[in-house]
Amino acid sequence: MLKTILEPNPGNFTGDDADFMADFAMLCTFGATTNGGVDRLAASAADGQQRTWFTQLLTDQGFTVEFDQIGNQFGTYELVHGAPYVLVGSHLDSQPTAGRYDGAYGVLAAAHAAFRVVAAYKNSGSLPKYNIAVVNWFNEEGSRFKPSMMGSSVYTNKLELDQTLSTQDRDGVTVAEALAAIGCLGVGSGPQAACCAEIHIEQGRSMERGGITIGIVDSNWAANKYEFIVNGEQAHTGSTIITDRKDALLGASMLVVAARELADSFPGVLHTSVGQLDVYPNSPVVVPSRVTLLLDLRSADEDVLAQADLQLHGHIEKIERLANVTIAKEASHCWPVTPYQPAGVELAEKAAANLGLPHQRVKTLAGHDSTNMKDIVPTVMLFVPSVDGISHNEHEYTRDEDIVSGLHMLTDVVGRLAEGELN
Ligand code: HGY
Ligand code: MN
Ligand code: MN
Repeated sequence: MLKTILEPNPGNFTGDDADFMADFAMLCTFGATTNGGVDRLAASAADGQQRTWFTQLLTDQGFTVEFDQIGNQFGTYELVHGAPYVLVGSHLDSQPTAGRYDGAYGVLAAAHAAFRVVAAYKNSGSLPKYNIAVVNWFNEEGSRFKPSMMGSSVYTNKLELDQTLSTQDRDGVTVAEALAAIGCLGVGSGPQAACCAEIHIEQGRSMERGGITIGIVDSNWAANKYEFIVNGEQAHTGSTIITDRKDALLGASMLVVAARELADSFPGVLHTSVGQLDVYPNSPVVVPSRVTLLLDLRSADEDVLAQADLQLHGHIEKIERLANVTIAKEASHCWPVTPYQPAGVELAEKAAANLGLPHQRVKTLAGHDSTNMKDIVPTVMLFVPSVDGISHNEHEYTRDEDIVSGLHMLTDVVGRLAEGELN
């Protein structure tokens, strides 16, 4: 049974923590749904509104705000002229009718952690090794525009800029047009990163079950994400005899079931899903001629993933014969199991112990912008618990005390990174 959602309550906190909670309560109003969630797809009007509000929040604290060539939003504070930056942040865009915490918590916690670290340096008169930049990565979710983690993929040179800017949504609007429409199509490639930190909700149950407040991510599950197109032939659903049919939706449905059967054949170590399915012409009395579907396979074990991938392609050949269709792979977005830098994990463990927060090393099953960033600079990835493991759902919830503890943790980590404790 999904829990009723508790509103963020600044009243339970004082001082800077109350300010953070009040800002979070405000952030939850952008793209708010009537069911307690948010709906703010990348470069939508709601995304534009929250970005405008976030710019104001940063500039009020003396940060300089810039948008790079792919719409990543940066708030920079230069304490040491010309020094590279600790990049700390996450993403504000959401899935449709989703939760308030995924990404957005990490962006706001990054801002408040940066405010506190900058204030500490200004009060002490000492100087850090690195400057601090808060980042709201563009289109981490990959819902309106594929692939996911788009903004950080361009920043880390994993995606080519022009091709990404010309990517279209279902209505034929390009990334460039959508960003320009909300005034966020910038220039340049953003501030130079020396190291990176991100905090995010776990989106799973393990931390809640273990009574863990801070997850310290030591590696990510691998993911193979595919866009398949199932091609058949339009026909009359009544008058066409069954043996004459080339039913693309039948073929797609068999593929959906095959994906779940694969997960069942590797219990607990393989996750699979088909999350998006477009039927053409999607008309009541027409046998569909084309179905586009997005299928993903994930595992912490590369061998399991490779076996599952092989079996999936075996199923595809069988389905083509059985349903008398053809299945083509249109696009793919894959990432391997890779570790976060051990020195960053140890630094985070020191910070958590210093704060007396129950902590544990965890793996991330979801992709994040830090999944990209750790491939170019030392990166620390942190989790806070998700109640009942619910995410990408309006009932996503993390307790106020946990998001505030996460902010304290992130502030400690950002301070250590700025000092050059990691690199
Ligand atoms: O996990 C995902 O695929 C998304 O990028 N968070
Ligand atoms: Mn996320
Ligand atoms: Mn997400």
